[in-house]
Amino acid sequence: MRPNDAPEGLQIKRISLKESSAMKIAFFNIGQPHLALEILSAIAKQEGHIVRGLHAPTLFKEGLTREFKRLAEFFNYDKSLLSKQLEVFQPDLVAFSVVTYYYKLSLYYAEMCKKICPRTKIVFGGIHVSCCPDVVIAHPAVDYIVIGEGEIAFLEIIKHIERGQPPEPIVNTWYKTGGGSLIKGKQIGFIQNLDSLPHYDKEIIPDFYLWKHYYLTITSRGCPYNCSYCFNHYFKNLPEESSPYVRRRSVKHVIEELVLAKKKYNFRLIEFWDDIFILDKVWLREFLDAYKKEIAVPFKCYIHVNLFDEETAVLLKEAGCRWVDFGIQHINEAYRKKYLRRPETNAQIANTLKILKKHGIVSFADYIVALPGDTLAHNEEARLFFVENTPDIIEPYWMSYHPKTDIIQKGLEEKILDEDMINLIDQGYNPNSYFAGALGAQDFHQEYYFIFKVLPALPRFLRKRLTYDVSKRIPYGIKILIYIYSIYFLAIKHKSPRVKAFTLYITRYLFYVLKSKYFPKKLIDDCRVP
Ligand code: B12
Ligand code: SF4
Repeated sequence: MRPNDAPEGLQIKRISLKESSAMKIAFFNIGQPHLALEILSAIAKQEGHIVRGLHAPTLFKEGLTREFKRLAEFFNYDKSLLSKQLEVFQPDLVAFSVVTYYYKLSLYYAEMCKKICPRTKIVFGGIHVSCCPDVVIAHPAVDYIVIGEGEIAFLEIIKHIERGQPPEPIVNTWYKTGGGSLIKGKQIGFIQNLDSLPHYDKEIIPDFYLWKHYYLTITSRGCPYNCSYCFNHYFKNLPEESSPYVRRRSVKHVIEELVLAKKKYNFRLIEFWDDIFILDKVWLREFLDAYKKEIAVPFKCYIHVNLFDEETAVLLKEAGCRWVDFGIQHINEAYRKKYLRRPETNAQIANTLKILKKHGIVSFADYIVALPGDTLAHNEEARLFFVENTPDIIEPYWMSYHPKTDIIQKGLEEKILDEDMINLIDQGYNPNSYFAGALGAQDFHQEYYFIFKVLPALPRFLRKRLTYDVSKRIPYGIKILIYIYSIYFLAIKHKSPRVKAFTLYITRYLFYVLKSKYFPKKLIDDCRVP
């Protein structure tokens, strides 16, 4: 241990199955693949435990997609598959990685696990749990919660269950004892040596997710910025003592993972999920050099305009970077600084777009619609900016107040939120789905959401003409058609990896649903422990 309690890394003792009583652990994936579950599964396997990945149906259920009860029923396989997989596997422990959008759904499945396997222990970890531990541990279906990083805690929880649950604290963990009291462990520092962690176990993600088409990984942890709407400013302060937050795996460690994965999956594309992939130029140079030689497949990553320059563009392009994603979030500089704590200037944003265009790297610009205190004038300012400096794809997102983020204070000041609503948000209640507006949104926000989304798909001469007044006059049905056309037109034009991957994912997911209903035997048998 370092003096500040930040663990250097994970000391995994490889135990043979004979020495340990192997535990049966189920990882419950809800929504997109979770790297957290993949790494925890890798750790559990290294320790000799028996793991299985379960996948929850989410389409048309509450969460990210709109809720349509009848469709959700059709796409549901809780009874035909999931409950039977649980019955045959009888896990000792079930692990959930929880974002706020899927908290309620996670609870629903935790209850289902308890019903089918009453002796199983349930552990919840992830962003929502780290932000709202009191709310989550209060739920009767949840036995353990992990706050902050989970690798060390997860191993300790496994050992704790193996030892018959003596009432001792576990780092980064809260749990309930049989007597009804709550034991809270110390919040230790962040793992400093990320190379001590194993590579992601992609096998626990169901096979309808094709790693061949879209390999996902992350090379760093933490972000030096403190944007008010993002979880980072909260998460970085979780340890009880100061502990460096921004960390990176070595070039060797990442390349080793990619070489092995390329051999196994023969992937054609990678998306790096680092908050800011270009954070450290020295690392980036070394990494991209190795990447060009050993991996050489197109990739997408996240950048930050503060850190972007011509040299970075050249490095990325030469290594195969085809797409970058970055946040603009609001166009008014004063607003951006005061409300969002984003220090960059519009000149930097315009310059980033110019450099990307020059080097033929496709730009995805994220923009939050209906932020607190956002006005019609702000949106008009953004429209004019985008007419002059058009990203290849604009990704408007409806404002979503995530628990414990500082922007909640602005929501209170603008009277969009009150204490009751904040409590509901902490409970995972989302009045708006991902696609359906935001708290405090006004009519003009709908129009500008539409304008931003379709603007890059319009011919140059039409871009200027799609004003707020024009947008208001377009009938709703026509707007939907233009909207869908824009998404597919831009996806094809820029060979957008996400739309292709999403279309493939949905198609294979449909087959999985059909298989789960009519031919579930193999899927159930795969969960059996021989
Ligand atoms: C990659 C990414 C995505 C991917 C996929 C995410 C996914 N599978 O869920 C895509 C692009 C699809 C995506 C979509 C969305 N995302 Co996103 N995403 C991220 C990002 C950048 C990285 C996540 C990641 O893989 N981290 C690496 C893993 C290893 O870290 P981790 O998940 O934190 O896990 C560690 C601990 O939390 C803990 N832990 C986590 N789970 C568990 C479980 C157990 C059992 C244990 C013991 C421990 C444990 O241990 C892990 C290892 O130490 C994060 C920001 C970030 N830097 O984390 C945002 C983030 C998770 N996304 C966020 C949001 C809001 C979204 C969207 C709703 C879109 C949007 N409007 O922004 C959707 C919803 C995602 C979903 N699945 O439901 C928010 C979530 C906030 C919240 N309170 O829920 C985050 C935190 C960013 C932010 N705005 O603050 N996202
Ligand atoms: S730069 Fe991105 S990842 Fe970092 S704090 Fe801001 S929004 Fe979060």
